[in-house]
Formats: sequence, structure tokens, C-alpha cells
Amino acid sequence: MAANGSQEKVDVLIYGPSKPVIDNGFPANFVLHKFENKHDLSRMTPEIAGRIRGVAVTGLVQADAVMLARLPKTEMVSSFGVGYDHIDFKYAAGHNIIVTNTPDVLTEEVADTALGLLIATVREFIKADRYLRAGHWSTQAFPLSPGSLRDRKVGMVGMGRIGQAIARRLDASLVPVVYHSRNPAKGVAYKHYPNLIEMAKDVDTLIAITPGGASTAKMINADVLKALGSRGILINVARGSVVDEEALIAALKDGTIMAAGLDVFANEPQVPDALKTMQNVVLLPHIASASVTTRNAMDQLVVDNLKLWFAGKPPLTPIAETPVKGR
Ligand code: NAP
Ligand code: 8YV
Repeated sequence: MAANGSQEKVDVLIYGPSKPVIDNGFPANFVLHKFENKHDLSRMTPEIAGRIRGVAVTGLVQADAVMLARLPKTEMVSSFGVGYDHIDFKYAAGHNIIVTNTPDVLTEEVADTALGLLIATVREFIKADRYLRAGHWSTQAFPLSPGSLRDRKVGMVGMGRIGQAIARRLDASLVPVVYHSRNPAKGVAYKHYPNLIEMAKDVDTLIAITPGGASTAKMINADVLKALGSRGILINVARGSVVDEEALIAALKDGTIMAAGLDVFANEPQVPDALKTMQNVVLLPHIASASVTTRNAMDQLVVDNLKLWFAGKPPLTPIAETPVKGR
């Protein structure tokens, strides 16, 4: 509140796709400056840049150090998505900027997608759909699927919020689960493997659901795929960077593993032609959280974090690297 009783103006950069929950979600004292992409943003005047105090990152656009350095008054970056590998959170931490993300509200949706993608891949649903539409059913029944969940054991790569929600669904499907992460997850009874290759040797299915970034870059590589073996299936709902994409393509081509279901890619929205021409892969355009209900809940959390901060209250979901002190 300003000294004369009127609410002070808060200039906020809306960076990324325009969305109704975000566009209509702020009170009148918020002044929104909308830029959809990097090219657009390059046209922001220094005068506006100097007034920005909050940033809503509404899609997978990068908030890197160069971009944040243009906005010296920024107090908060409220990012859409639970993963925040597209935000330079180290720069933010060093410049007193709080970063928030959108955990929890998407957990069950993403877990649904992971299980759907697993079943579609193992049981060849997409191939069967193409077969029916091409009119082949009237002449011959679709071949039996070589894969089945009935004889599989899943190794989760990541056992956080979403990993545990996927594991619950696998429990209900009577599929045994083990997992790899750096530390054993609290309150989780599944067997923990500190070593990913050792786990890959003991299972035939991997589901990746870790953050992206340097610590997980290409962790699923040629050696891991070899350890997984010729019945192996890889499901990736984490980040494209977690998998060595070239090694995966080679492993799918030469039968080192059997199949893959991928929601994420190394260089989105580009997907290698080699993957697009393969019959033993199911490819989704990064849609694990992409229902209207869940995306609205994520957008609302982006708005709520900024509203709370500029009302002098702590945000709901700051990331661990930029903790809030003293509110
Ligand atoms: P979370 O609760 O923080 O869980 C992350 C898990 O990954 C933890 O088990 C963590 O355990 C493990 N992990 C982190 N770094 C690791 C490393 N270097 N090696 C091995 N394990 C590692 O996060 P969440 O809410 O489940 O979300 C997980 C990720 O899913 C997000 O960050 C995002 O990348 C991805 N995601 C994708 C979509 C999509 O649309 N496809 C949607 C939502 C989320 P330790 O820390 O003990 O290693
Ligand atoms: C979004 C995601 O699709 O939450 C995440 O980490 O990957 C997804 O829910 C992504 O943020 C797209 O903008």
C-alpha cells in the first residue's frame, strides 16, 4: 500500500505463451508487460525493463543470466512447471531473486501419462490404431504384442513426488518396482539402487522422472541401455537431456533394447527423423501435464506466488535453491 492509501503499482513481465488464467488473474495494481518469446523480449525497452519487479515464466522459455541481468529490480521469478532447468536459479540465488515452481498440482496427471505411455508402448496401441484405420483388420487380426506388463519389472529413475505417484499405479497393476536416485526416498519401501547400471541389469523397464540439468545430463546412456537388455523398454517423462538420444536411437535400431515411449526430447520441438520413422517407439509432444484442468491449476499457482509476494507474504512454492527469509 502506498503512503496515500492507493495500492502501489507492480510491473510484471509475462514471458511465454499468453493464457487466460494468467492474463486475467492479477489485481488492477499489477501492470502486465507481455512478451511471448525471446525475439519479442529483445524489443522490451530499457525503461520498462528497469521497472519490472516480478516475472511470470509461462512456458518453456529460458530465463537465463543474460535475460535476468536486464531486469535489475526483479524480486521474484514465478515459473510454470515443476522442473526449473530453464531458469538460471544460481544467478537468481546470487541476486536475491526468489524462484517459484508449480509442484504437486500436476503430479497425478503426469503419473497418469507415464502409465498410459508405458502401456501404449508395451502393448503397441498406436501401431494397432494405425492398423485398424488402414483397413487391415478385415483381412487379418493384429499380431499379438511381444511385450506385456505381466512379466515386467520396472526400475524408476527418480522417486520423488511424481515417481511415487507412478509407482502407486504400478502397484495397482501388480508390477514390481525398484528405483534409483542419489539418496533413498523417505518413507519409501521399494528397493533403492545407488547405482543406475546395477538397477538396469536387474529390470527390463526404466521410467525416467528426474529433473533435467547438469546432474542428470545423459545419465541414461549406451551402457545403461546395454544393461537393460534386449527386452528393455525405456519410458522418458523427465527431460530429453536425461537420455543420450543418439545412443537411444542406436539401441532401438540394433535391438539392444526393444522399445521406447518418449514425452520429452533433447532439442524440443525438434524430434530426430530416425525416431519418427521407427515402429518400436511411441512419441508424445511433451504433454504429460497438458490437460486444461491441470494446466489451469499450474497457471493459477504462477499467479498466486506473485500475488502473495507483492502482498508482503511468503510465496507458496519457492524452490529449495532460493529459500524465502523473513516473511
Ligand atoms: P521431485 O519430487 O523433486 O523428484 C525428483 C526425483 O529425482 C527425486 O527422487 C530425486 O532424488 C531424483 N533425482 C534428482 N537428481 C538426480 C540425479 N542426479 N540422479 C538420480 N536421481 C536424481 O520432482 P517431481 O515433482 O517428481 O518432478 C520430477 C521431474 O519430472 C521434474 O523436475 C521434471 O523434469 C519432470 N517433469 C516432466 C513433465 C513432463 O511434462 N514430461 C511434467 C512434470 C515433471 P535424489 O535427489 O535423492 O537424487
Ligand atoms: C510442462 C513440465 O509441460 O512441469 C514440468 O516440469 O515439463 C511440464 O509440466 C512444461 O513446463 C512446459 O512448459
